[in-house]
Amino acid sequence: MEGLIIKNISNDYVILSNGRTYLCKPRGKFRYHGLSPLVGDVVDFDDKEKYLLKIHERKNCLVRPSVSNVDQAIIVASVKNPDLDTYLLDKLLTVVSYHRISPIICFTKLDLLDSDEREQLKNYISYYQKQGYSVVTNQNIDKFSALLEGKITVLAGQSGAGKSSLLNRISPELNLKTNEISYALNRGKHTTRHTELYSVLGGYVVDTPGFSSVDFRGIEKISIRDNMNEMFHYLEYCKYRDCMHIKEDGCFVKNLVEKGEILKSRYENYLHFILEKEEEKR
Ligand SMILES: Nc1nc2c(ncn2[C@@H]2O[C@H](COP(=O)(O)OP(=O)(O)OP(=O)(O)O)[C@@H](O)[C@H]2O)c(=O)[nH]1
Ligand SMILES: [Mg+2]
Ligand SMILES: [Zn+2]
Repeated sequence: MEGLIIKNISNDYVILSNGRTYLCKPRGKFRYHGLSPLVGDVVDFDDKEKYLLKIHERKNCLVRPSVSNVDQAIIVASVKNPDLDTYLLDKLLTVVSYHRISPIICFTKLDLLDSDEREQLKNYISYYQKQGYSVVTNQNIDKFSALLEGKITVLAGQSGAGKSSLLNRISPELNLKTNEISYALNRGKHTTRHTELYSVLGGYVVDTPGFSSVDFRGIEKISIRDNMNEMFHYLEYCKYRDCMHIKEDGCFVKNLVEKGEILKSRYENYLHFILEKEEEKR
């Protein structure tokens, strides 16, 4: 039989197949081949003996959280309490894009902004949209059914950003635990503790702990450049075809940063990512 792994509890896997769930274990050969089944895997399994037999080829796979075949990521970013973290936002956007997962930015806690801050956020939103990113807020929940249908979606973003709250509003019957205290302490203590695919609005959503600490391991500097929309898009106007937009002359990107047409925070974050990469090598 064929099914989808929706949950993993130590060495047991919950498989959904034709509307029924089965609890299965991987066979010994999985370990032998160094293959570890992941939530999100499409698998063949023996429904009598309760064994996993085969993992179908993956479209992609993430390490933290351990999920495969992810179509898109909703990057949940609170604009206040905790304050907007553009560094994390840009990093998640870049890493997610690299893994061929379409990012969607979802800003939360707009209700906590005063009118000036709201105006500032509007500019911010239109900037990201202009660069080709999809942006929503948790105030227009009705938009989500069209976004989620038929896809595997992960929710990413720092603890306390409002990921579980968002899912609860989209699908109240999930009744996920949310927490005031974990983010008040802000020690990276996540309320959400295991990885599970939830069936929501005709798709699957992964509410996950730990997807705030992504890194660039295995991603080359060039790929960082090519997975930030502006850095990739304007490359063709730079003097050098291999321009990294750092110290090169005739760099169109740097020119746009000076003119204020590329957001300063975006460019600074980009430089930081490249620096992180260089430090990793030492
Ligand atoms: N004012 C306001 N509070 C919000 C909003 N969204 C979420 N919250 C609150 O923010 C707190 C944290 O929300 P959670 O949904 O638990 O955050 P999380 O991203 O799931 O956090 P972890 O599971 O720890 O990663 C809760 O007290 C929510 O009630 C919002 O739009 N406005
Ligand atoms: Mg949560
Ligand atoms: Zn350049």
